[in-house]
Amino acid sequence: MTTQRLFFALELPAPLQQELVRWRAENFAEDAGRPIAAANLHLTLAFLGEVSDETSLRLQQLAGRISQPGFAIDLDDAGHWPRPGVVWLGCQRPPRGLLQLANLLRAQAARHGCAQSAPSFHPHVTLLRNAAHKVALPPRGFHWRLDVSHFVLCSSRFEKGQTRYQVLARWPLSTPKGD
Ligand code: 2AM
Repeated sequence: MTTQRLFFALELPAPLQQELVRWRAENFAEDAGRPIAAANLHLTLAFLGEVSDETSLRLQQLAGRISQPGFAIDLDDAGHWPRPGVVWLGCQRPPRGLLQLANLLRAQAARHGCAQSAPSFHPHVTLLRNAAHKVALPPRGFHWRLDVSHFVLCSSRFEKGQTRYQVLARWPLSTPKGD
Protein backbone atom coordinates (compact mmCIF):
# COMPACT_ATOMS: atom_id res chain seq x y z
CA MET A 1 0.00 0.00 0.00
CA THR A 2 1.41 3.39 -0.92
CA THR A 3 0.97 6.32 1.42
CA GLN A 4 1.65 10.03 1.13
CA ARG A 5 2.07 12.75 3.74
CA LEU A 6 -0.81 15.14 3.05
CA PHE A 7 -2.42 18.31 4.35
CA PHE A 8 -5.22 20.67 3.37
CA ALA A 9 -4.06 24.27 3.18
CA LEU A 10 -4.58 27.80 1.98
CA GLU A 11 -2.03 28.98 -0.53
CA LEU A 12 -0.44 32.42 -0.27
CA PRO A 13 -0.03 34.33 -3.55
CA ALA A 14 3.61 34.49 -4.70
CA PRO A 15 3.88 38.31 -4.24
CA LEU A 16 2.69 37.95 -0.63
CA GLN A 17 5.18 35.12 -0.04
CA GLN A 18 7.97 37.37 -1.31
CA GLU A 19 6.80 40.29 0.81
CA LEU A 20 6.67 38.16 3.93
CA VAL A 21 10.19 36.87 3.31
CA ARG A 22 11.47 40.46 3.01
CA TRP A 23 9.61 41.50 6.16
CA ARG A 24 10.93 38.45 8.02
CA ALA A 25 14.52 39.26 7.03
CA GLU A 26 14.09 42.82 8.31
CA ASN A 27 12.31 41.92 11.54
CA PHE A 28 13.89 38.76 12.93
CA ALA A 29 17.45 38.09 14.01
CA GLU A 30 19.39 35.80 11.68
CA ASP A 31 19.82 33.21 14.42
CA ALA A 32 16.13 33.27 15.45
CA GLY A 33 15.38 30.08 13.54
CA ARG A 34 15.44 28.32 10.19
CA PRO A 35 13.50 30.37 7.62
CA ILE A 36 10.86 28.60 5.56
CA ALA A 37 11.38 29.06 1.81
CA ALA A 38 9.03 31.60 0.21
CA ALA A 39 7.32 28.99 -1.99
CA ASN A 40 6.57 26.86 1.08
CA LEU A 41 4.75 29.57 3.07
CA HIS A 42 1.12 28.47 3.50
CA LEU A 43 -1.62 28.17 6.10
CA THR A 44 -2.45 24.59 7.08
CA LEU A 45 -6.16 23.85 7.48
CA ALA A 46 -5.88 20.17 8.43
CA PHE A 47 -2.83 17.94 8.68
CA LEU A 48 -3.58 14.38 7.57
CA GLY A 49 -0.22 12.69 8.15
CA GLU A 50 0.68 9.59 6.13
CA VAL A 51 -2.47 8.41 4.40
CA SER A 52 -3.29 5.65 1.93
CA ASP A 53 -4.45 6.47 -1.59
CA GLU A 54 -7.88 5.15 -0.65
CA THR A 55 -8.24 7.52 2.32
CA SER A 56 -6.85 10.37 0.27
CA LEU A 57 -9.48 9.80 -2.45
CA ARG A 58 -12.29 9.59 0.08
CA LEU A 59 -11.19 12.82 1.78
CA GLN A 60 -10.92 14.50 -1.61
CA GLN A 61 -14.49 13.46 -2.45
CA LEU A 62 -15.70 14.96 0.83
CA ALA A 63 -13.67 18.13 0.26
CA GLY A 64 -15.32 18.48 -3.15
CA ARG A 65 -18.74 18.61 -1.50
CA ILE A 66 -17.87 21.54 0.74
CA SER A 67 -19.91 24.57 -0.18
CA GLN A 68 -19.16 27.79 1.66
CA PRO A 69 -18.33 31.36 0.78
CA GLY A 70 -14.80 32.68 0.48
CA PHE A 71 -13.46 34.95 3.21
CA ALA A 72 -10.64 37.38 3.98
CA ILE A 73 -7.94 36.81 6.58
CA ASP A 74 -6.12 39.69 8.22
CA LEU A 75 -2.59 38.55 8.99
CA ASP A 76 -1.83 40.90 11.87
CA ASP A 77 -0.44 38.74 14.66
CA ALA A 78 2.82 36.89 15.28
CA GLY A 79 3.97 34.51 17.94
CA HIS A 80 6.48 31.91 19.05
CA TRP A 81 5.77 28.37 20.19
CA PRO A 82 9.02 27.29 21.85
CA ARG A 83 8.14 23.58 22.14
CA PRO A 84 7.73 22.85 18.42
CA GLY A 85 10.18 25.72 17.80
CA VAL A 86 7.83 27.58 15.48
CA VAL A 87 7.61 31.31 14.84
CA TRP A 88 4.33 32.10 13.13
CA LEU A 89 2.21 34.76 11.54
CA GLY A 90 -1.50 34.61 12.34
CA CYS A 91 -4.60 36.67 12.86
CA GLN A 92 -5.95 38.37 15.96
CA ARG A 93 -9.52 37.66 14.83
CA PRO A 94 -9.79 34.60 12.61
CA PRO A 95 -12.86 34.89 10.34
CA ARG A 96 -15.68 32.47 11.00
CA GLY A 97 -15.38 31.02 7.48
CA LEU A 98 -11.79 30.01 8.12
CA LEU A 99 -12.64 28.24 11.38
CA GLN A 100 -15.65 26.56 9.78
CA LEU A 101 -13.62 25.25 6.83
CA ALA A 102 -10.71 24.02 8.96
CA ASN A 103 -12.94 22.40 11.55
CA LEU A 104 -14.91 20.55 8.89
CA LEU A 105 -11.75 19.26 7.18
CA ARG A 106 -10.23 18.30 10.55
CA ALA A 107 -13.39 16.44 11.57
CA GLN A 108 -13.54 14.56 8.26
CA ALA A 109 -9.86 13.67 8.62
CA ALA A 110 -10.35 12.48 12.19
CA ARG A 111 -13.30 10.28 11.12
CA HIS A 112 -10.96 8.62 8.62
CA GLY A 113 -8.31 7.85 11.20
CA CYS A 114 -6.05 10.87 10.71
CA ALA A 115 -5.20 11.97 14.24
CA GLN A 116 -4.99 15.73 14.78
CA SER A 117 -2.02 16.43 17.03
CA ALA A 118 -3.37 19.79 18.20
CA PRO A 119 -6.74 19.66 19.99
CA SER A 120 -7.84 22.99 18.54
CA PHE A 121 -7.11 24.89 15.37
CA HIS A 122 -4.86 27.93 15.63
CA PRO A 123 -4.55 29.34 12.11
CA HIS A 124 -0.97 30.29 11.32
CA VAL A 125 1.68 30.58 8.64
CA THR A 126 4.95 29.11 9.90
CA LEU A 127 7.77 31.56 9.22
CA LEU A 128 10.69 29.95 11.10
CA ARG A 129 11.38 26.48 12.44
CA ASN A 130 13.95 25.27 15.01
CA ALA A 131 13.26 28.43 16.98
CA ALA A 132 13.72 26.97 20.43
CA HIS A 133 15.25 29.98 22.17
CA LYS A 134 13.61 33.22 23.09
CA VAL A 135 12.67 35.15 19.95
CA ALA A 136 12.14 38.91 19.81
CA LEU A 137 8.88 39.42 17.94
CA PRO A 138 8.20 42.51 15.84
CA PRO A 139 5.84 45.03 17.45
CA ARG A 140 2.19 44.82 16.34
CA GLY A 141 1.15 47.11 13.52
CA PHE A 142 1.96 44.88 10.56
CA HIS A 143 -0.97 43.74 8.44
CA TRP A 144 -1.56 41.79 5.26
CA ARG A 145 -4.98 40.86 3.90
CA LEU A 146 -5.42 37.48 2.28
CA ASP A 147 -8.53 37.00 0.14
CA VAL A 148 -9.35 33.33 0.15
CA SER A 149 -11.28 31.93 -2.82
CA HIS A 150 -10.08 28.32 -2.80
CA PHE A 151 -8.30 25.69 -0.74
CA VAL A 152 -5.90 22.92 -1.72
CA LEU A 153 -4.65 19.47 -0.84
CA CYS A 154 -0.85 19.24 -0.75
CA SER A 155 1.66 16.46 -0.45
CA SER A 156 4.85 16.95 1.52
CA ARG A 157 8.07 15.17 0.61
CA PHE A 158 11.58 15.50 1.93
CA GLU A 159 13.99 15.29 -1.01
CA LYS A 160 17.66 16.15 -1.31
CA GLY A 161 17.63 17.85 2.07
CA GLN A 162 14.60 20.01 1.27
CA THR A 163 10.89 19.88 2.04
CA ARG A 164 8.83 20.04 -1.14
CA TYR A 165 5.11 20.69 -1.20
CA GLN A 166 3.03 19.84 -4.23
CA VAL A 167 -0.57 20.87 -4.82
CA LEU A 168 -2.56 17.74 -5.70
CA ALA A 169 -6.06 19.22 -5.90
CA ARG A 170 -7.83 22.57 -5.62
CA TRP A 171 -11.42 23.43 -4.66
CA PRO A 172 -13.15 26.81 -5.06
CA LEU A 173 -15.07 28.61 -2.35
CA SER A 174 -18.11 30.46 -3.60
CA THR A 175 -18.15 34.24 -4.06
CA PRO A 176 -19.49 35.93 -0.89
CA LYS A 177 -22.97 37.46 -1.21
CA GLY A 178 -22.91 41.12 -2.18
CA ASP A 179 -19.79 40.82 -4.42
P1 2AM B 1 3.26 23.86 11.08
O1 2AM B 1 3.43 24.87 10.02
O2 2AM B 1 2.58 24.37 12.28
O3 2AM B 1 4.51 23.11 11.41
C1 2AM B 1 3.00 20.51 6.32
O4 2AM B 1 3.96 19.81 7.05
C2 2AM B 1 2.11 21.30 7.24
O5 2AM B 1 1.45 20.42 8.12
C3 2AM B 1 2.85 22.32 8.09
O6 2AM B 1 2.25 23.57 7.92
C4 2AM B 1 2.71 21.85 9.49
O7 2AM B 1 2.28 22.79 10.41
C5 2AM B 1 1.64 20.82 9.45
N1 2AM B 1 2.07 19.70 10.25
C6 2AM B 1 3.17 18.98 10.08
N2 2AM B 1 3.25 18.00 11.01
C7 2AM B 1 2.18 18.14 11.78
C8 2AM B 1 1.68 17.44 12.88
N3 2AM B 1 2.31 16.38 13.38
N4 2AM B 1 0.54 17.86 13.42
C9 2AM B 1 -0.12 18.93 12.91
N5 2AM B 1 0.30 19.63 11.85
C10 2AM B 1 1.43 19.24 11.29
